[in-house]
Amino acid sequence: MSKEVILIVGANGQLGTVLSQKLQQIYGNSHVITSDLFKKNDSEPNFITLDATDFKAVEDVVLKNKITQIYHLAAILSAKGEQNPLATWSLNMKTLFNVLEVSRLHKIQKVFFPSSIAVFGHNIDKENTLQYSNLTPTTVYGMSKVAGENWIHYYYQKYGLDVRSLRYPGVIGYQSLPGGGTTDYAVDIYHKAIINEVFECFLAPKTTLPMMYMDDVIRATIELMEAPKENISVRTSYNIAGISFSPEEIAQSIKEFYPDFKIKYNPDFRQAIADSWPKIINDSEARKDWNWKPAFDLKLMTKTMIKNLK
Ligand code: AKB
Repeated sequence: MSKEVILIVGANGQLGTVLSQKLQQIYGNSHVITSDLFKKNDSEPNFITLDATDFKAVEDVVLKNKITQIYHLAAILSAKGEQNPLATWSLNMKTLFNVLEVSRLHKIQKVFFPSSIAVFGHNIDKENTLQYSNLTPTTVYGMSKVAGENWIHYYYQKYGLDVRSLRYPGVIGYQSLPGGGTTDYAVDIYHKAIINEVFECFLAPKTTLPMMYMDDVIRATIELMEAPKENISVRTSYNIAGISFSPEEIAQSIKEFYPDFKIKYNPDFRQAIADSWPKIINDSEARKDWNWKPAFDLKLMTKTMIKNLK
């Protein structure tokens, strides 16, 4: 029987929805406490309403439930963040500080903090973005992730807090919807395809971005969290890569299943964000340290998305 009790902060988001279920499968429902600002449905086991900007509230949940691990997933993403920069900075940083401080004070064994490809900006090799490239983000979300990476490194060095992190690319899954990201189009496109609607894309046809199918994202997260401590050489956040494709290429892969599928392009402010991000991530540190290897390519992802959404 597992001794772990895991708290997931931001459990109702795109990733939290699926990760919570996976952790419940691994550790058992009674060992996973899910939390978010609002309850999504009554069938969520062990759900707690939690505002992670409230230090006392986070501390109470941790103490009351004897939490041993925290997955901190709450954040405002790249596109939505640009609509209210100061509020985004405040929420993203405050929630992280609360999680780090509560973890330090109450000796939490492991913490997960998601970073993002949004930490990168223009002055990098976009076709082969290395782990230790310049970090000059163009969005407040990206700035909060760079700062977050430095803070988790600080907590590890200064207090020995075992915080682990991945720089997620765009995440694509059928179980949940993303909200407020620049990569969201790559989920929406499938929802339109299965109902035979024309998809209006907010990025230009050739905008290649790093993406990853949900199963790979969940597996990478759990593999990192379960890796022996001595294998973790990156204490900021690991580059991880899955698939890189453009709107034109994903549309083409959908046409294999829906030959009449139509896409039109109407780039908006998100184009500039996407243009500042890498196209292809080099994830050799993750491969070397904890044997990371993605399983899904574009073809398999499209097949799986369509089968499940239908
Ligand atoms: C976004 O588009 O903001 C996110 C991300 C890449 O972190 N999906």
